[in-house]
Amino acid sequence: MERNIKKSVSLSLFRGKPESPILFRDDIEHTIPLVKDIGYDGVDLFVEDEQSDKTLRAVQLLQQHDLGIGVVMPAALAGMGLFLGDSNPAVREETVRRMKGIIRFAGDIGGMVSLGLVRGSYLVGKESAETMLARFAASVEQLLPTAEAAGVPLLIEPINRYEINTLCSSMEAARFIWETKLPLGLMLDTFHMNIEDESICASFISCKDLVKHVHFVDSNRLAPSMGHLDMKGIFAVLVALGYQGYLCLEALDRPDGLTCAKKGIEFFTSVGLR
Ligand code: LER
Ligand code: MN
Repeated sequence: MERNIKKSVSLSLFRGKPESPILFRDDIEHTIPLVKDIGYDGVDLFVEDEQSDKTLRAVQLLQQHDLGIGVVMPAALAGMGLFLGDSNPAVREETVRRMKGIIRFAGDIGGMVSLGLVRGSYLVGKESAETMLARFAASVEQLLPTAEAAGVPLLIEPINRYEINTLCSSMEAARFIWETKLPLGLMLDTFHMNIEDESICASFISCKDLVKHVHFVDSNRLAPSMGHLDMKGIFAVLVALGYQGYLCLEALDRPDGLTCAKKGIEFFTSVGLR
């Protein structure tokens, strides 16, 4: 059963902030072959401009090296102040427009798309979370025809309270999907789950039908075994649930990307995942 679980790393096509969970961000000519050599099956791709020469070259290199693409990450849009749930209609409109391009790109390369930081936060003291989530849901409705035509699953990623103030825990995000009945999946990230959830294992069990992708990192956002979570126990639950998909090291590049990535492979080997 574990054979259907694949291992990936986060790879960014732009520099991003030093504190961003990006394992590889430099020199794709060097890092993409390296990711394959170390033993990974794919990447989550942080994209700034899906039509740039760099993006096209990255896709070419990934295909040459037989690396899959799990999720295309649109976090760069959030960095530019573009949010699907923004109170300004013009900002929502531009975010939807940019997201459609990213979804079509994901369709071309066989990836999914995350709805994480790009959903935005509600204006504390001025409105309720529900008001903002209704705006977010309306923007998602506008993305659905593009996602359906491209065959691209859209995944909500719960993100901890220090980065965003909506859908922080796994159960909040699952309830949002169940209540709105929007055709969305979940991407759960053990770093955020460790901060927000009552129990990481119980969340995976409760949300099992929604979980399509996992960011699989230890308590300190490094490779499994580098922090203090019971990553072997979490892995065993995912195997028992029949999870089929990527476990992505969306980790910090500390002490450096290569060392952390190798630690990840040591962990996966120790639990019998090759
Ligand atoms: C993105 O996957 C994520 O987990 C966020 O924390 C990015 O800042
Ligand atoms: Mn994540």
